Amino acid sequence: MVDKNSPLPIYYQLEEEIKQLIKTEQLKPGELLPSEREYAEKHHISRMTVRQAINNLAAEGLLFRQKGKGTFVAEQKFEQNLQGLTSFSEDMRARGLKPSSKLVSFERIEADEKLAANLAVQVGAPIFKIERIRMADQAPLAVETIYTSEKIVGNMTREDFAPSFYDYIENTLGFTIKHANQEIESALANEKEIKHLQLDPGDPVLLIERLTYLSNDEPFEYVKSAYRADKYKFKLHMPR
Ligand code: 16G
Repeated sequence: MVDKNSPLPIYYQLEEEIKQLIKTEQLKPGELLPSEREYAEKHHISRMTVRQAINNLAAEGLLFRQKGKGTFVAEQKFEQNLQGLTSFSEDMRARGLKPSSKLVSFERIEADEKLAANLAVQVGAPIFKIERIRMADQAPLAVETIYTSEKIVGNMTREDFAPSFYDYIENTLGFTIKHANQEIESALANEKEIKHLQLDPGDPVLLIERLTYLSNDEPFEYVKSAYRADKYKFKLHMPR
C-alpha cells in the first residue's frame, strides 16, 4: 500500500507493491496488469506516478507492453549459476522443463586460424560447425554455434549429436569433460537472432563464448551462443 507520509518516493512504493504481487504470484506471468487509471484511482496518485513505476518495471524486464493491448507480467528470468559446468539439457531438466533443439545447420568445414588456435588443431583440419536453436518447453531461449574437431568426435552424424552434445561426448564417446572458460557480453540481436529467438529489432541478447576442455586439457568445443536477455540472469557466489 502506498504511504504518502513515507520518505520513499510514491512511484518506488508502487514498484515494490507490484514486485511483491509478482513474487507471490498474485500477478502471474502473462497476466494483464490493471490500467494506469485503475492504479491512480485506487491509490489516489497521479497517472504520471503510476507510469513512472510501470516504466521502471518494464525496463527491469518484469513487465512488458503490447501496443494497443496493455501491460503484462513477464515470465520470470532463468537464473543461471555460473559455477559448475552444465549442459543446456541438464539446466532445463533441473528446472522441470523439457529441453529440445532445432538444428539450423550441420556442416563439416576446415579450421581457419582462429578455430585452429581455439581447438588446438592444424589450420585446414576438419571441424564440425553446428548451429541450433535451444528450446525449453518449445520456447526458444538461445541460438548456439558449436565448433568441434573431427579429431575428437570422429565421424559424428546429426543424429549422434542430437539431443545432447555433452551426453554424446561423455556417454557415447566415453570422454570426461573437465572445465571451460567463458566470456559474456551484451549486444543487440542481429537479424538471425531476431528470427530464431522471436525478438524485435533493438532487443538485447547476451552473447556467450565458451571454450571447453576434456580431462587431458584438450579443447573439444568452441561455442558462440546468443541468449534472450529478457529470459536470463546469471548468478555467481563470490567468497572473499
Ligand atoms: C550449453 C553450453 C554449450 C554446450 C551445450 C551442451 C553455454 C553457453 N553453452 O548450451 O557449450 O555445448 O550446453 O548441451 O552454456 P547439450 O548437452 O544439451 O547438447
